[in-house]
Amino acid sequence: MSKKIVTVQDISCYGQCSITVALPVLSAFGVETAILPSAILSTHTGGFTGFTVHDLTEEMPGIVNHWIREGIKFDAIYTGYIGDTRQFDIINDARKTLLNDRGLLIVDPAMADWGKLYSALDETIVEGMKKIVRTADVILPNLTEAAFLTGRDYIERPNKEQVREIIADLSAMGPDTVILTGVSYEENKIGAAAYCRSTDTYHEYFTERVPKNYHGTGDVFSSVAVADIVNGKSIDESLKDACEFTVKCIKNTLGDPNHDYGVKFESVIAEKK
Ligand code: PXL
Repeated sequence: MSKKIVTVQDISCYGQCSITVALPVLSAFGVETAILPSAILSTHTGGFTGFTVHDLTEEMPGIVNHWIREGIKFDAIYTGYIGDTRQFDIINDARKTLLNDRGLLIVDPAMADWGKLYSALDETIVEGMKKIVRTADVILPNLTEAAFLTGRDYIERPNKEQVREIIADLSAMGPDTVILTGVSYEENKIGAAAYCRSTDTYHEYFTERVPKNYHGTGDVFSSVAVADIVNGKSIDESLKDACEFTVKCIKNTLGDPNHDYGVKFESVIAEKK
């Protein structure tokens, strides 16, 4: 039977990130996805100025309570960008009420990149992310988010030993599976490294590095990895699928000079058929 999840993140109306990436990608991978939107913004906050933000915290408990009354349950809760700290308690409650017996809390602590916190966020969000990371089954931070979560200095290109240490610190916070993205030991390769405590296994996957940064690539990577994980694929398969899908999207965007705000994933989805 196909899996059903709920994703908790913002709706950035324009800009190809968060929910507007998660929904099409998860659907393409066969996962039914409900949304619990955390905020609605005119665009994402990376590279745009003057964006509008409407927080949806007040709306969220009513949505969850209706689902409880309807007896709706999910195989996973997948969280991303959170703009208000009160939402961490809502997620924590939803974890108890909305998940199936073996349901997973999967946290992409989407709050920072390239050494910096996203412009609309502050330390209170970092503290809240630390709290949900402790109760999560799977987390998918990039190197910057890992630095904020662990209190370690941000290193753009950590070596193998440093990557193992970062992952060990994240694992010690509580999650069973840590997937660290943006790992690169060679100039022309980039990928992800992961540790799963319950199986005591370490995993890595690398693909070609395209020398250009785009917003929204973390959301693409996480959405593919979440789909694979809930579909019961192994960590190795999940890393491979997520890395390969993401690099294809990046390559597909390279030719368009007016598309730095996100990656063009549509034709990559279409190719999957
Ligand atoms: O892609 C992560 C993300 C999600 N949501 C909002 C963002 C960003 C990154 O900048 O600004 C609102």
